Order: sequence, then structure tokens, then C-alpha cells
Amino acid sequence: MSKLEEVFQAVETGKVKIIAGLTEEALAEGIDPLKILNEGMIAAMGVVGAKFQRSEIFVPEMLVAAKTMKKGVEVLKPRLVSDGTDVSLGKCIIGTIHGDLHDIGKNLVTLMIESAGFEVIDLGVDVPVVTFIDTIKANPDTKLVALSCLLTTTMAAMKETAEAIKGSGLKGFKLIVGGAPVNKAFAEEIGADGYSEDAAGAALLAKKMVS
Ligand code: B1M
Repeated sequence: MSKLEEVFQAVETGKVKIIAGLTEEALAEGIDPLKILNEGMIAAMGVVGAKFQRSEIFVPEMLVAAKTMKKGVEVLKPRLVSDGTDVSLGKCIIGTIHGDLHDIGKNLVTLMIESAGFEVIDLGVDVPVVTFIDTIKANPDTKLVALSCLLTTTMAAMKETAEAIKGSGLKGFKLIVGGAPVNKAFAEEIGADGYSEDAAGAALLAKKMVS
């Protein structure tokens, strides 16, 4: 079995203890960190999701897979980010909308946007509308607000959040959205300024939004 397959299998089966070592070994073999992320870890999460849908596994197994992926991403992190610290493209406020606890994708978007040169304020998961509004008010120099959601059932909360932010009268920033159930048409419908399918695209979009 290749090292990439071993990483895939470790995430799929939630081998928290060995993922860091395997990821390091994969990097040492010269495998591209983005390949390890996309084809090893994210792809394994896809299988985990499919197994959950077929009731072959349940929430605890999904949780352990998520923990495993997070540990692996920690190892990849220094190799994924470029040093954007000398550029400041401004502040970006990010969070997973209320009712939604998924944060792996949001954390990857944070990583990429930070690396692109933004100062990121990460509000975490299950973020109430009022927290977004209050944080924008407290940071009037905010250039970007980024919303993530992973559940079809929380798309309504994303709409509510986007509309509240847009309707708040607060100005000077762009609103971008993303997450598995979201697409460009939905982003436009809820009044977002931009949509990206993945974390790398979100960083490019973020830069474009402020240029
Ligand atoms: Co949940 N879960 N989950 N889950 N979970 C999904 C999303 C699901 C698709 C699984 C399935 O059934 N196939 C399904 C949703 C179905 C639907 O809505 N139609 C589901 C469900 C049903 C649930 C619960 C309701 C289960 C239950 O309790 N019965 C529950 C809901 C809890 C809640 O949020 N209120 C639940 C709970 C959980 C855990 C807590 C156990 C855990 C999350 C742990 C964590 O995040 N810390 C979990 C997990 C791990 C998953 C799966 C397996 C993996 C998610 C993930 O991290 N993927 C997921 C199945 C799947 O995704 N295939 C599933 C990897 C990650 C890198 O991808 O987050 O999509 P993703 O991010 C991508 C893009 O979406 C994009 O960039 C990233 C890649 O570069 N992106 C953005 C994300 N945000 C962006 C923002 C942007 C731009 C791009 O701009 C701002």
C-alpha cells in the first residue's frame, strides 16, 4: 500500500495516534502536501460521509475521523501556507453559521486566507448572526466576511446571516460564502459578493475581492 493510501485509510478508520507520523512519512517521500490533503484526507472524509449516509458508521466514528484529519492537517500546515505576514490585505472575519458544527473546511479556508496575507478573526462554529454583526462593528476596518456551512439544513441560517449582514448598513467589506451544499447560484441569491468551491479558491477570491 502506498503512503498516500495509508494516510487515506488512517483518516477513514480514525487512527488518531498514527496519522501525524504517516503524514510526516508521506511528506518525506516527497508527496505534494496538497495531494496528501486532497487525495489522502479530504477524499477519505468523502468515504466517511458516504458510509454515514448508508448507516455503516455513526456520529462517533465521524467525529474520530474528523479528529484524525485535524491532526494530519496540523502536520501539513507549515507546508501549505506561504508566509503572508509581510503583506496585509486587511481583516477577514470568518465563521461557520449558527446551527452548524462542521469546522474542518472552514479551518482550511482560514489557513489559506491567512496565508494569502489577511489578518483573520475566526469566530469558530455555530456563530449567531449578532456575533458576526458585533464583530464587524468592533472592527470597522474589516475588508472581508467569510461564511461557511456544511448542512443543507443550515443553508437557511446562512441566508439569514448574509441578509442580516448586508442589511445592517455596515459597509467597506465584501461577503464571501462556501461549503459543500452551497453553490454560485445560492451565493448570488443570498446577496453574497463571491463564492468559492474550495479553500485554495477562497484565498484567490479573497485577494480578488480586495484588489
Ligand atoms: Co457531518 N454531515 N453531521 N459531521 N459530516 C456531513 C456534512 C454529511 C454530508 C454526511 C453525510 O450524510 N454524507 C451530512 C450532511 C447532509 C446534508 O446536509 N445533506 C452530515 C450530517 C447529516 C451531520 C449530522 C446532522 C449528523 C447527526 O448528528 N445525525 C451532524 C450535524 C451537527 C451540526 O453541525 N449541527 C453532523 C456532525 C458531524 C461531526 C461533528 C461528527 C463531524 C464534524 C467535525 C468537525 O468538523 N469538527 C462531521 C463530519 C466529519 C462530516 C463529514 C464526514 C466530513 C466533513 C469534512 O470535514 N469534510 C461530512 C461528509 C463529507 O463532507 N463528505 C459530513 C472535509 C472538509 C475539508 O470539507 O468541510 O466540505 P468541507 O470543506 C471544503 C468545501 O466545502 C469548501 O472548502 C473545503 C475544501 O477545501 N468550503 C468553503 C467550506 N467552507 C467554505 C467557505 C468558503 C469557501 C469554501 O468561503 C467562505
